[in-house]
Amino acid sequence: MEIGSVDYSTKIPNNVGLTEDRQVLRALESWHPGYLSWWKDMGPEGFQDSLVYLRTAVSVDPKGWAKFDYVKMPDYRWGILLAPQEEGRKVNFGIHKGEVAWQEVPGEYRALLRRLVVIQGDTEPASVEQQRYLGKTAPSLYDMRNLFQVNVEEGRHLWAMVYLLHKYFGRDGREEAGELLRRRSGSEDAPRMLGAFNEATPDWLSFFMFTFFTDRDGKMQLESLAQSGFDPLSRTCRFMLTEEAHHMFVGETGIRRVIQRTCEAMQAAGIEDASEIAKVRALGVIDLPTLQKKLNLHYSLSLDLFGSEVSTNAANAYNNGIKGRFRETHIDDDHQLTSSIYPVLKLVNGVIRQVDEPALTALNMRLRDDYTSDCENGISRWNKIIEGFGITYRLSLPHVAFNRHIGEFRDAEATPAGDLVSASEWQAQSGRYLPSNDDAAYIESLMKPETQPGKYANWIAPPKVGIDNKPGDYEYVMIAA
Ligand code: BYC
Ligand code: FE
Ligand code: FE
Repeated sequence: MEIGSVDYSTKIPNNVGLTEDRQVLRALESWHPGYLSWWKDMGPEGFQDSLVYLRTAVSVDPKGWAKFDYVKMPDYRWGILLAPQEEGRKVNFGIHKGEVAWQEVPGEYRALLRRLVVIQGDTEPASVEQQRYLGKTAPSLYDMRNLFQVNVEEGRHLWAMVYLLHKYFGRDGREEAGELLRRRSGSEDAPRMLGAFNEATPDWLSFFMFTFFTDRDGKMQLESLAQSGFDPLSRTCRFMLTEEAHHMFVGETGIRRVIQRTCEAMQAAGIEDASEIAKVRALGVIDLPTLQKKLNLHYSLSLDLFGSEVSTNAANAYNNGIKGRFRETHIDDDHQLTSSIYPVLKLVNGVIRQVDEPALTALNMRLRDDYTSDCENGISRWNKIIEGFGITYRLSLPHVAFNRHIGEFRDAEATPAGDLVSASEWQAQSGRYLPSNDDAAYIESLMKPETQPGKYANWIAPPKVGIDNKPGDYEYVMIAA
């Protein structure tokens, strides 16, 4: 088979030669029915029979990997696609730096690798579960289609991790693959593994913030795993990243369109002061301070996904060549970090201080910093729109100590400006920083479906261009009666 071409001769499209790999093929085929029943139970509710204009990954050729067509979601071809193997690829960091990259799991790192693959795998179905009711309140067919596109691709990302578990981790890999279908976002007895994936995604503002902030954690983590000395993991993550770009596009442009619409409505009504919340809401659009509160929530939840600032898990994963830094091979240093330091923000005697830590144990902090600067870029693009309307309000990222549940600041309360406050002060003020019940009720009141092709809910502007260059009134989802 030609490199990069996809094998459709089995149930599972793939470029990993599954037909010749009977054992793994059988394991995946026996996992498949459970996956489908999970998808029907926990996937987008109410649209399983609708035809959705989706892209399907059909190859890994950067110039033409996707094909667009109408598909019923349960018939989507979830495939296993790895970026092409790089000739002579090496382990590029840690104590094994310079060795030939591993095609099999090194025995001594088996548990560590399996844990990372399982955590990565767990987040993918979790996000589908979190988003399962949103189709019913989509502000347009365009947005509905984007939601479903993200959902099927997160489903494919689960397949990607399950393939690694079946192929490289034997019996316990198969058990873990089963567990990935058993846990449920928000469940009391079997929750998803990481905090943010057990939170609700109650409305479309949250969905856009989630795809901007939480899928971006996905990008950072996948970039780090794409550096792995374990070559199959690296290749899997590299291909996942091409899909991930669209998820963040959905979030960034979604919020951009909300901002655009709000500013247009404010301008038309002659409102210049963004803090006139009641007046802005009377126009049926989302006021900018509420947008800021949603941003505060989703950014702080996503920061928790980076783990503790100082982490021996992270040091071990790096030392052992399993998980690298963001753009590892572009960094100019020894790639071993035996004597370097990295500044970490910590709570020292009740004060937030920058403290130098060994760079090896500070790797979660470093990745989080890279994440923050990636977020900043998006926020400044949002602010340009507000500025373009002559409105003085600006969105900004809250301080990293704000609303944290993992790491250095988990036991402290801090304002978005980074001022530490007592628990009672926090109680009294938190409604100013995080969405209140009132805010939630207002947003909910706007969540009315718009299912006419080419029509958009009042609170969001239409996109500049259609998906796959389709015209403005394209019927992206043919809703089954
Ligand atoms: N919630 O040394 P520590 C995505 C646990 S998103 C609950 O601080 P470490 C996607 C930790 O497990 C990307 N528990 O942390 C996005 C450990 O427990 P054990 C997902 C947490 O290990 C949108 C203990 O605390 N991929 O793809 O250095 C839609 C101490 O650990 C949390 C990955 O995350 C938490 N937030 O770092 C769809 C990549 N944080 O083992 C998809 C793989 C920490 O002592 N994961 N704990 O019981 C990793 O690289 C690391 O495990 C973490 C944590 C970055 C998550
Ligand atoms: Fe994903
Ligand atoms: Fe994603």
